[in-house]
Amino acid sequence: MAQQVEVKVPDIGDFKDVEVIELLVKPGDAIAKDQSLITVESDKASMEIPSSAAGIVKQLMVKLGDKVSKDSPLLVIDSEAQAPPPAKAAAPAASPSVAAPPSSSAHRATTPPEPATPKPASSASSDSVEITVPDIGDFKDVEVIELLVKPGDTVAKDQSLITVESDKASMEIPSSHAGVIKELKIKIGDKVSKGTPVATLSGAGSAAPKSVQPAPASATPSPAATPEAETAEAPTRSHAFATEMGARPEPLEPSPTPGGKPHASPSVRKFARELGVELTAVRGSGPKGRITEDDVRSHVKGVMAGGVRPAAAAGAAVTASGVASHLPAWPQVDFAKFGSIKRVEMSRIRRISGPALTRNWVTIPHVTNHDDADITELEAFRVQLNKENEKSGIKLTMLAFLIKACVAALKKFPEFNSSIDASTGDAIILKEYFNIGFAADTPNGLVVPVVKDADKKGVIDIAQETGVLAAKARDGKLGPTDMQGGTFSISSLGGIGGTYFTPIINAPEVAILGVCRSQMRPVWDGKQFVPRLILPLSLSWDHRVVDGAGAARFNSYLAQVLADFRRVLL
Ligand code: CAO
Repeated sequence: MAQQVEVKVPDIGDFKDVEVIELLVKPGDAIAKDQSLITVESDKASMEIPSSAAGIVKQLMVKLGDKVSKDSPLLVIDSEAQAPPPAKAAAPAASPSVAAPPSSSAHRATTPPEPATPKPASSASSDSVEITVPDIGDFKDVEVIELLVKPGDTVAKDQSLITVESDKASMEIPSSHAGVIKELKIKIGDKVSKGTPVATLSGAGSAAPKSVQPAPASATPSPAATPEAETAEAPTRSHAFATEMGARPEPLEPSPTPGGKPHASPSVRKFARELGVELTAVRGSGPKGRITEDDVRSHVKGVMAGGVRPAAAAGAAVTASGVASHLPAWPQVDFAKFGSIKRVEMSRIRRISGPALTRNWVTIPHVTNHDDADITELEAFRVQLNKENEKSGIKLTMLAFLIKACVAALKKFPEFNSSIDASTGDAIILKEYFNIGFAADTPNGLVVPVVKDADKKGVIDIAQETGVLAAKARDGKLGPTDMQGGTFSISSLGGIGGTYFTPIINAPEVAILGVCRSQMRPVWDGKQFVPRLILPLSLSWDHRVVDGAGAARFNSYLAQVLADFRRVLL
């Protein structure tokens, strides 16, 4: 008979009121023993709470943002229901305190771990000790992922020496003695278990030195040299739990620095490392900017698509400025609570263009100037030409005239046909060719095919070419070369509507023209109001390259060209 069991938060030492930041299961899920159920986090520690039993989740008793402590109810499971076997060798993390007698790992979770027991180093002088990995529960062959000290460093008692990690938890291995590191006996990638030698310490047993060396800059900062650290007793219970569950032991943790360690659970760190992803380059979408497995996946997809640079010069600019690190967490809303919902996967184009648009919007200081062009004569000319060419099937579009007019304006204001030299950041590359991209709306999302050498083509050729490219775009048949080499872009919503908008610059270009629907408006000619066809123009430009006065001149000239197309010849 099915037995319903309430799973509670196990003994988590001195941690109280820790926040639930991730729900890893939902009602109806079949869970294995030791499968992680939730992630909780304090300001210093994050830990995944595993299940002590297999079964089907009947009811979740916590939600995101809840604060939990020991014995807080987590969920109800039907323990006799069919459940999968354990997916992986699970970490012997804290076990729920009900449903089964405490396992050995549960016992360990509530018992302070022994500090590393030193033994006289055989190859060392009499005041040397060999620091070995202490009892770390059922963890065996866990990987060394960080060396926090190096030979010659002076370390305090309880100062972390290395970080090891399994798929569920990471932990720092502290030194049981103060002294000077004589020799490190392990390297990154080594697998360690209880008793594995970590380092030989000289001067061990003496009082901790006054000055404690920080850890290498690239590693986790070592504990601050505080009197507390120097005189620290054996780890406390909370320290023990924090260590076992991947937390940074509170008494030894320096204040986090802005732009410091990325915020991610041990399993996400492991996943990122397997893919060779530097977590500092990944933007976290979880609570408090926490990086999720999906964030790592999206980052990789962005890099593969060329949308995100791995070491992220652009991203780094954002991080270095503190913008990203100070953004509030993305709101996590259970939309289904308010009504029925339907999840639709994003198209490939949208998944690729999204990160690129975000990069452009966040890293380019955009300004948009709006202006109006009187296209009464131009539209009459276009209509007349289309009538004349009706039989040939040639259709001249406003877009083709716009491309030609933009080339004229770009020739007059060459800084709009440029890019920042990405290698140095201190020069502008002026392009002497005129390749004009145009945004094309397709069922799968936005693409920007490019009309190459538009300065050398007539309006009819351009109209035909944009027609071909737009059809290819809609059919998903554009090749990479169709979208490369652009120097300036146009986004025309004229066929749809609107008045003005703020187009996003298509990096590495420095400007983009947005065009909306032309409207007949009354315009004062000095004596009377006359009906004129007015085309709204919106020019977004990169303020690192262009100034407002230049943009106003560009728009004004473009409007003049559109008002009197003979100016294209000048
Ligand atoms: N004002 C008034 N009418 C306009 C106009 C304007 N500025 N621009 C076009 N039109 C009219 C055309 O004359 C045409 O009318 P007829 O059929 O009566 O001749 C109709 O609108 C349709 O034109 P179109 O927009 O299909 O053709 P186009 O060559 O002007 O544009 C293309 C082609 C590819 C730019 C367009 O189809 C498109 O995809 N536009 C959307 C671009 C976009 O999504 N931008 C936003 C990017 S940011 O998310």
